[in-house]
Amino acid sequence: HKDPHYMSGRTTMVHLFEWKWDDIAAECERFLGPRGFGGIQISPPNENLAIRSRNRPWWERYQPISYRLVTRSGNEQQFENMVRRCNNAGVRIYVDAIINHMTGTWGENVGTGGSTADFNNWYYPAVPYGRNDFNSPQCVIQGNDYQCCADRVRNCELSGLKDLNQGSEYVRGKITEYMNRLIDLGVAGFRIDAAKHMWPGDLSAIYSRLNNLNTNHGFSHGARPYIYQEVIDLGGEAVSRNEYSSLAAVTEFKYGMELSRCFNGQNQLRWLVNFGPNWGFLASNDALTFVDNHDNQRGHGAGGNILTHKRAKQYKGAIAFMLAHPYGRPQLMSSFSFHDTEAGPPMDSNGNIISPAINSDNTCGNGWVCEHRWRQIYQMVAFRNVAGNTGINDWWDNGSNQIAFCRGGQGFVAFNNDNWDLNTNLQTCLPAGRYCDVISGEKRNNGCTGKVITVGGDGRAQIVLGANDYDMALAIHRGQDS
Ligand code: QV4
Ligand code: CA
Repeated sequence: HKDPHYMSGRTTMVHLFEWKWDDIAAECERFLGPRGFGGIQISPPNENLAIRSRNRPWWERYQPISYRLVTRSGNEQQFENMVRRCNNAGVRIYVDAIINHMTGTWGENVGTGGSTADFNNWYYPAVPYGRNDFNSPQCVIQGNDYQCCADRVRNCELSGLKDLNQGSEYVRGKITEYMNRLIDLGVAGFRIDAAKHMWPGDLSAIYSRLNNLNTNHGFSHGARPYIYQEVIDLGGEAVSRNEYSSLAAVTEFKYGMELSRCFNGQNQLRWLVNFGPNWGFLASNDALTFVDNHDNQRGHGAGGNILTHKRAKQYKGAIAFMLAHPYGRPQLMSSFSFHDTEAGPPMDSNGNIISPAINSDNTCGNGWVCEHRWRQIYQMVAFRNVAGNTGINDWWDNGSNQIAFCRGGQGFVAFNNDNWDLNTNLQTCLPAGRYCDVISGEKRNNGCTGKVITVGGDGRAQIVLGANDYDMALAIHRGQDS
């Protein structure tokens, strides 16, 4: 369950948070496929409670009311169409699977597909689930449970969300039926929401019953779904990510926290020389890596001082480092803009999600941030694809916040997070030529719209990154010379 089954030469997935299925299908064909993206994490596709009393917050999608494929993102037919079109474009789909719980008590009880629930009787007729399918006695997770009591973290309710008993044969059957339907429709894997709140043994039993990936969608015979489990483990809790990493991959929340500290100026970039397991991270193949996610970019979940699109220069630096560095399996966040941390995606007065507009410079409009369409980000996806399995060599730093390194003979990257200029002759490990910096511009009609770096016969080049430059990184790779 640790292989994402990307098409060959692809390395990176993006979370298209709250996007509609039709828009994702179009995005696969017009942008993600051609630009070499490997996959997409989609918002939960199963029916959720529509929370009108709170003006349809984003978090209503984490309140399942049934496993019918009908949400604000689209219906089953649109889902099926999206998966087929994205797979044809070479882009895999990963489903955010909410299997720990069902929707909790709320003053309203109608789902996005019209299903209802009787919360007081723990009755979800559209599955159906009843009282015996949930853990008892009923309890709610309290703050200190995370330190003391793994059993309460697993068996009590997360924020009052009705807690399913994954130890039950019947519940396992309903969950695997849902996940297998998605596999048969062509998805490549799953994010397991709230994995910390389920017993590893129960998850292992569920994973073992999952179908192989659908060969009609280009997967090889016997391919197992990619699974990455959401376990927030910054250390010191009763539940550890290590209980899950033998089953499948795990979200490595320490990664984005530490990288944010570096690019925030709270830690020096030179210490990144041994970034990876030496920093207490999971093994590379076990780790789903990211800077921010849909929770911590708005103070939910691990929260804290995570860099987001709102601090663009530092954020692009951190993302460029993540994509240039070989550790982990990277995931990009693609957001809608927000001030209110509870607010849902751009929507009309009936609560329908508004599609992103696509501007001529590749960026998005209509309230969508589309970080994945920022040149400094999507061109680093291409950099990572070109760098392939190469390691890091020729590390250089100035003893502070200026660093540079090569990826074999495939690519070279430099960063300047000091408040003085970087202007130094460095080894790029690339063949002689004139290269177009993929951060400040792009190759266009045999020219370059950004900085041109001239690499000599000895592989060396003069690298300039001014403290006041628009971006703090510079990157060149094979295929970008003229
Ligand atoms: C409220 C009260 C409770 C009360 C309950 C019932 O706070 O004390 O018991 O009503 O009356 C929403 C509201 C929350 C509300 C709850 C239940 O914010 O106030 O409880 O609904 O109705 C997202 C949001 C949550 C949201 C939830 C469901 O972050 O705020 O709760 O969706 O809509 C831990 C976990 C980790 C989790 C993280 C947020 O270990 O697994 O918290 N992360 C994942 C997702 C996240 C999602 C969930 C889990 C739940 O990434 O987005 O929570 O599926 O760290
Ligand atoms: Ca649970």
